[in-house]
Amino acid sequence: MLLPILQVQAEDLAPYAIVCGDPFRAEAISRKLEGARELAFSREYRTFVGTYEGVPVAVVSHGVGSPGAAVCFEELIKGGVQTLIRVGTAGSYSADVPPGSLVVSTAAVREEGLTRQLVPHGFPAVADADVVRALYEAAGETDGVVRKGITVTLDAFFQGVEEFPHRKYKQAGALAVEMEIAALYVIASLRGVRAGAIVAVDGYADADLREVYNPHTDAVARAVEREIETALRAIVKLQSE
Ligand code: R1X
Repeated sequence: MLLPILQVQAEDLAPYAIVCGDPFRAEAISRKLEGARELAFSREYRTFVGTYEGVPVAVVSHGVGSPGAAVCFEELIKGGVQTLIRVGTAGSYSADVPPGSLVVSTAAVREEGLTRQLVPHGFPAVADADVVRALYEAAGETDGVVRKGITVTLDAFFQGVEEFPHRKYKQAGALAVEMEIAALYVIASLRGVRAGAIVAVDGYADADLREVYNPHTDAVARAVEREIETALRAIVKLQSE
């Protein structure tokens, strides 16, 4: 079966998928796989498959923002993917979670428009508990800060005349903000598959801490490298259970 937007044959996919925003990051992740091959590069969706320590894994880019990412998640699930792990970047709400930290998202605030069109208002966007545990354990085996907790998913990256809701979510205990996890978690619940996410902090979203946004630092590059290793090792842990 051809997945029409990803332009991938479902039979070529794997039960586990690592998803990330950037098509070039997908390629970088694929270089860590054995026997990696590129299946397609259609719009922002670039798909690779290979194996990691013997476990078949797909790596797919989903672009920026929930609606586009949702197309990717839905097609992967239609194609037979059973476990999706997002590796991404996020803005921190707190000096305790500085750039270069990793955050495992246990749940996401649905501050985006996409999931409103899929499920009622009160429906939670929650990670799979086994995926969270595997990610948190695997991240703990790497060097550096790792936290787990609630993240916020927004649609807007640049502010308009409306205030961003960061202050209230920080006060309520959220750790960081990004743009796709709520879509991933709601779609995974709807379709009956497992999902989790780990993000590398690439700056501060909190207005008091914010500096000029520059995600291209060595600290961020190291954190991205660390989250990729974490996601791959988490898949091996999940597969061995
Ligand atoms: O999720 C956010 C989005 O995909 C984080 O990084 C991107 C914007 O820079």
